[in-house]
Amino acid sequence: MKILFLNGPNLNLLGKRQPEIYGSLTLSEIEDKVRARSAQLAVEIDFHQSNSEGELVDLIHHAKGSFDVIVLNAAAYTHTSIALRDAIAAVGIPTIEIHLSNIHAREEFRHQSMIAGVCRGQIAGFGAQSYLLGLEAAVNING
Ligand code: CA2
Repeated sequence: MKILFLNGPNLNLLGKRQPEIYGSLTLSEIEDKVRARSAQLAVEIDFHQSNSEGELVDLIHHAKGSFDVIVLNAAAYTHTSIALRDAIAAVGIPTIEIHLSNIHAREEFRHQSMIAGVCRGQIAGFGAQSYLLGLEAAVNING
């Protein structure tokens, strides 16, 4: 099984600012944790971050035929991007929406997700653990 982790804008800043909201780990430290767990589960992963909406759309398109599941932290694009929603729907790869913070307990504008309706489910509020929960959900997507 191959799982694609995609990370949206500003997540490259993780661990450097706002640790009270997003935790103190860098994205690369989170990636290490996901890689360690995926090795235990004997699944292959790819892990990317982009600040560009178009690049994320391209990565979703290119995942077709190569990946079984996408785990997506679309960051701020979660709340704005019809393009990401359409890309997820177009490729038909089961996609799991994840967030470090509980978007429903934050500002009103974060309560809405443009992608939730085309995702299998949403994991939010568990910090770096959201990524590991996303991995478990991905591995068990068919069961
Ligand atoms: O909680 C999450 O994972 C979010 O997807 C993170 C996004 C935010 O726009 C979403 O509403 C919820 C923000 C990512 C920016 O991360 C930063 C990390 C350190 C310093 C500044 C931003």
